[in-house]
Amino acid sequence: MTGQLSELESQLKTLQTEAQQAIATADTLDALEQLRIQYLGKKGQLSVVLKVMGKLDAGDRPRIGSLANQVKTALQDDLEQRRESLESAAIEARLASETLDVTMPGVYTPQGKLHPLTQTVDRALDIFMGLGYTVAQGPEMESDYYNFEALNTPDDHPARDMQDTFYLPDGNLLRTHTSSIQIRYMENNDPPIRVAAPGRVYRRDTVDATHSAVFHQLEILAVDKGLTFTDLKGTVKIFLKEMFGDLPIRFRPSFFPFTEPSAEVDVQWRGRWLEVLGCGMVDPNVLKAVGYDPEIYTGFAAGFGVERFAMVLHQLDDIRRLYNSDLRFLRQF
Ligand code: 2U9
Repeated sequence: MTGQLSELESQLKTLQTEAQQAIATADTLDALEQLRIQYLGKKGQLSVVLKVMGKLDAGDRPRIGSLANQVKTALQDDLEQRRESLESAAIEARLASETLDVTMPGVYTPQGKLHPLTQTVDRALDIFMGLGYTVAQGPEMESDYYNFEALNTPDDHPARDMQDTFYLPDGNLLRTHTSSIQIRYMENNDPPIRVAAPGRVYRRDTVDATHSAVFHQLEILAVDKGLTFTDLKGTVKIFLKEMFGDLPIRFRPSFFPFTEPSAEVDVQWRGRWLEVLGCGMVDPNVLKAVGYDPEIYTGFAAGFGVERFAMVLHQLDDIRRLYNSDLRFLRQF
């Protein structure tokens, strides 16, 4: 064995020992890749050592070649093993840091709901929209004309009394019904019309279990050629059936300044008759006021108090429950 040969052999062995120590302590995949390049890369330490091989005697080359291959294979194996263990350690660490405790209590997100009055109005509007009605709205502050005069309510009518109506200092008033919406609608639309008018209304009532100074109404109005009381009855019957179910109903003659003839409608529930709405054929004077010709067109109208409907639907004993914002009450709807 020549001196050169044994020198090379010991260089290769030292290289292997050094490399294996470095690989065993490499603590990142990047560091490991650097070691691979450093020892096994094209210009790595192993090739540097092997470059000298050319100078060896031809007979000695296979011995060194085989040793070099052993070193290379050993280092490749070590690199592969270390890579696997670093990768699985990384996965373990990630799993540990991202563990979800599925037994932890959730974060409470309170869920809001629509107020029972809103639910009642929405339900009624759905029914009328299904019958072809358009929804219209209007101002809560009204003039005497739109609230009373156009609705055939004469100057000396008790509804105009200071006792019943909130008058504003400028001579306007807070609307006492939503009918002013339909007057405005008719001023801006030619017949035939079908309109549903929901809204807040004001009356100078003393507050008690069944009265409130602010409450909600929903009125409908249809004007067309040839509409009769039968059309009104049919509409009211369908509406009440959808709203309350198939309860017995009755029409009683009544009076309103803006309808003639007029009726009030009751539904029978648990043996008692409950008044639920008023209605009638639109008075010709009302049609005239908006420029509709009552010789050509007839109309019918109906109106109900939303609070009263909600109270009948949900068997409430006191209207004030609807305004208290008591969550123990509201959560039940
Ligand atoms: C126009 C013409 C006629 C609407 C009508 C009633 C009968 C009625 C009350 C029910 C309980 C009001 O909330 S309540 O106090 N309403 O009885 N409303 S006919 O008639 C109209 C509306 C508009 C242009």
